[in-house]
Amino acid sequence: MSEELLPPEQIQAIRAKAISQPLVENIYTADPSAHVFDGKIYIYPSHDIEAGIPFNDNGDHFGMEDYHVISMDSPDSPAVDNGVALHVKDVPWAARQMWAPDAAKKGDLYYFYFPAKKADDIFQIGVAVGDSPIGPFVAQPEPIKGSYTIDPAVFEDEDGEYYMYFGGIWGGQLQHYRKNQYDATLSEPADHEPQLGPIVAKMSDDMLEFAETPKEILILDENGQPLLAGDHDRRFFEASWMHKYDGKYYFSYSTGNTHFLCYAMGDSPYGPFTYGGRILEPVLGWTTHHSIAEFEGKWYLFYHDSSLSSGITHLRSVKMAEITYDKDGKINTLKPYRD
Ligand code: FUB
Repeated sequence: MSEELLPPEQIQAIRAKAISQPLVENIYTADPSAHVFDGKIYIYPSHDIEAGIPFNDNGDHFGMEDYHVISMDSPDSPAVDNGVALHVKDVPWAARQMWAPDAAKKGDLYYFYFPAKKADDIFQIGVAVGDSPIGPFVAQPEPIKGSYTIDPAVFEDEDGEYYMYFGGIWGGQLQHYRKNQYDATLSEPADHEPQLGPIVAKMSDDMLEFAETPKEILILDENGQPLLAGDHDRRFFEASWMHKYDGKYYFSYSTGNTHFLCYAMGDSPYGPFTYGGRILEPVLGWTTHHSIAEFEGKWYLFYHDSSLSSGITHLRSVKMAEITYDKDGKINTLKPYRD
């Protein structure tokens, strides 16, 4: 695989047809996890930089070092970059690659969750705590016990329980795990076998640990059968997110190498979930990653593309667009660029 950049005229045309523009342009941002805390929108993104590492399937070119929090008073207000909230040098266990984060509020405290590679090149997930939604956050000395791979998304259910969803194949290393155990010799299942599902664990009361052994989530097709590893247009790749709409749980995710954002619906935070369709068609840039949040009765998709950097896959920009549901609760698919 190589990174092919588009000619400038094509980039201009894509920018002109985009359904939304980057929320901030002073830095590159990606993987937005959006929440409404105290009536305001807070977006917890990756902070993309040019780390000078060549493009590869492991995502080593995503060499991020810190996090900034973006805030907005409302969907129509300017987005504010609140500066550095956490830096890799302040995380005792982390060596590099500060990938897609998320945050949760419980009581008066804010918990910032992030994946990073340790010195041994294995991803784990850490937590840092602060008393403001924009940080700064103070990292716990060790990663969360029993955590692995990438892309934590923390969901607060209506009963006050919190769940972390995580995992990602290829660069995210999920293919090296079965039943929460690491084995470097393991790889993705064969095409005709069930896919590797995302992982979920309930959080402890203090939000710093898992309260239970992480479980694999089942995503089923229309016949009630698990999605297969070879079903690249629908199978889970990375970028877990959970939201609840009209009493149903919506687990959404990226299909990675086919570049779709998809969702599956269920009746429990643990699943099983039944594949529901696409939320967003492919964006400019290899990765696609998102979150979904409600603000004053409207629902918004937060996503990213690489149009600001003229198509450089690891220099992305966070955007937002409204999403709608049909009468059966299906999400109407968005196209990121008008025809
Ligand atoms: O930003 C680095 C990685 O790219 C994220 O962890 C993935 O979800 C993908 O967006």
